[in-house]
Amino acid sequence: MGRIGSIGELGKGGKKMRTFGLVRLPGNQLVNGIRDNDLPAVDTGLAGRQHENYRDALRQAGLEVIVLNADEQFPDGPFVEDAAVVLGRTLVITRPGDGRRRGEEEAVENRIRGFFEETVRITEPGCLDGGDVLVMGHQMWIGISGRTNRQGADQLKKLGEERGYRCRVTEVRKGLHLKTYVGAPGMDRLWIHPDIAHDEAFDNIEKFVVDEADGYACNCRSINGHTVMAAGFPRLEQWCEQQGLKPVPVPMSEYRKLDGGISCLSIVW
Ligand code: CIR
Repeated sequence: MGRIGSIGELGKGGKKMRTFGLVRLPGNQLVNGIRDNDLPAVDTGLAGRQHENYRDALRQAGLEVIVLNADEQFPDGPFVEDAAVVLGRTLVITRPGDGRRRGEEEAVENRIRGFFEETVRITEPGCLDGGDVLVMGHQMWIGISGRTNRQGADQLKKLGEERGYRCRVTEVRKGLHLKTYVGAPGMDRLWIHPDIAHDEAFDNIEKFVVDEADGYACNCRSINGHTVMAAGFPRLEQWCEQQGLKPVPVPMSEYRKLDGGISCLSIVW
């Protein structure tokens, strides 16, 4: 069970530290995960090793990593991010937009709800994937995509606003999810793909428009001054160093073949 009271510990300079990360191990069925690209088939052995690197990266960023076992019923189960959204002390359990993934959220809820003061749900007819939700401090962007519908977005917006978050809802025009091409490498600025940089939902926020070739790496995770990011993007690693952030690159080739990025593989609080 979780440890209520350990959320929100303060680090140096009074900044809130993130403490826990939840991941789910990939199983042999990962090869049958949902995908919409022409990349080669997933190598499950390599995916397992990349997941191990990923867990190490979260630990390097200061997290205690909680590991769920693989469930062969759910090939896409390692993409735990889609099953839940964390809003401070509130855990929001989603209703995944692709019916094949519905049910993944149960094991996630059972394992981590004890860490939170309350657990709430996205309910029918709403559906929402966590990959469509970008939270940075008390700002939240919600994307309406092939996985998240208007009702799901509106439900989350209401839950967020009731808890003090400023919420913007926008249409996802590029990629599977909102966060496929935008992410927060630090706590006050975004990396964004040039094709969506002019979306007015991202007005009034500091952003770095990446080169088109670096688009895959926009999806990243900011954890305790570290930027956990896809390996192979030296320009963005250099950018982190210039900003005083510590880049922690992780090879992601096998998850990319399933349209997944860095943030998809964890829930962090
Ligand atoms: C899917 O299509 O649902 C998975 N193959 C990939 C999910 C990626 N998740 C995410 O971006 N949050």
